[in-house]
Amino acid sequence: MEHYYQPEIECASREKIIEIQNEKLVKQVKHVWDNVPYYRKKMEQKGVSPEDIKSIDDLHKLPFLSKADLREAYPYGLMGKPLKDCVRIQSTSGTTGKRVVAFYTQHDIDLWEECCARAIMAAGGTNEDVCQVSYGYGLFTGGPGLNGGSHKVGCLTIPTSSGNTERQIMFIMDLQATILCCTPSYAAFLGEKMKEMGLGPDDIPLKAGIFGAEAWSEEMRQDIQKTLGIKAYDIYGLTELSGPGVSFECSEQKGMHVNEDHFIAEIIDPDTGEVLPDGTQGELVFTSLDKEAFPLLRYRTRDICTLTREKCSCGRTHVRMAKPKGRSDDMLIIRGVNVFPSQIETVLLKHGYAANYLIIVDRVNNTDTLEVQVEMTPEMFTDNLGEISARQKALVEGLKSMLGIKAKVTLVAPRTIARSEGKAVRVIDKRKI
Ligand code: DLL
Repeated sequence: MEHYYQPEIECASREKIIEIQNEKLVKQVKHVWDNVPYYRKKMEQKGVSPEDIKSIDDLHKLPFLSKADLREAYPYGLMGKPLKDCVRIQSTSGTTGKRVVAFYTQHDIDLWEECCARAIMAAGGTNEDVCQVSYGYGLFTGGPGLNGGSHKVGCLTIPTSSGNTERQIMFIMDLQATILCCTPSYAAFLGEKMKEMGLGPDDIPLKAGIFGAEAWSEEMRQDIQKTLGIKAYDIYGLTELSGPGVSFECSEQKGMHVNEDHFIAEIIDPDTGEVLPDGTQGELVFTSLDKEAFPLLRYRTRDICTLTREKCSCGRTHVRMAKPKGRSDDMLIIRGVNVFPSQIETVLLKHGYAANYLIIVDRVNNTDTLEVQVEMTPEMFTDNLGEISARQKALVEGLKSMLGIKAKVTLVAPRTIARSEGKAVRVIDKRKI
């Protein structure tokens, strides 16, 4: 049976959703114009004023906001409310530059947690469930967001945060956790640890996992589902827009429903800024409709994916986004060819490896080099050189046909590549060091 947190809005007719978006957009543009001089200036430069925005059909007239704007306006320049009305900040890890600091009023936090509650219920969660939140707590949005959502659903919440893997497993077993929230790479690591402890899928009380914060392949989903004996649901979001819960998967596991009463999603051509039709791959852009303290209009996420408005049999009517392929700035350009780490992961998992790998890019004698280091699983570990060389050859071919370029493959012993408790670091680009 499908569970919903707010069925009247999650399953509203398309007409109703558009009506809500039209009304909220007009209000939000006025709020930003009146309170965010940084964006008002951008609108003035483009010759747009609030009167020009009468419905979502006018959205394309508004200027984009980018990460560069956030950096320029850091820390207070994009705030829509005075500090006295704000109750919290969250922040990104700053791996791709200066940290982003996002501000929240209590109203913003309530809506964010509702979005997370929708995701938990879409994964089958109810107040009968025990939900272990193993995303990091603190400045990262993963822990606080899912924690709040879990409370709203009424689950018994275990706020383990990330790390201390043995204690995580102890709580899952002792308190009979049924839902696990963490990054997919950490879920895979937990699965690996449980296997080592002799625990199979039938010994573990978990039934569902809500995994996001990083790109993960369909193959990785299958692996995690098998090892933990659960259904693994994807969840997406970013600090700039609140955190997890901008979109989430339902039982169909065919794309993530965007919470369209709070966010308008667009796909644009990253080079021209032109809005692209559904089904076409491009950069995701979001407009927040309700956020008071940090109201971003047409924010360019740099995440590459597609949208579909095809009917979903879960009953939800909100537009779905495909699994993002990764960020445009995760994309590696190797000898002129565009390579996403997620494509490499797909090949590795198809060949029976787990997602324990490292991609090393360098430039030697003016030529880009690509090396993929991947761990053999304990079952395939051998010192038979012939077998290793055959495995290597098969991977080189698999990667060549996926990427169109040759990679060096190095097979390493099990447990030699560092595991991650949060977002996995899988790429070392020595050209940038
Ligand atoms: O990662 C928020 C989050 C926490 C989402 C927990 C889901 C679960 P940031 O640290 O600001 O926020 O990073 C946002 O992570 O632009 C994507 O590139 C990537 N990302 C997030 N979720 C997914 C996902 C959180 N499900 C950035 N699939 C985003 C692929 C994802 N990439």
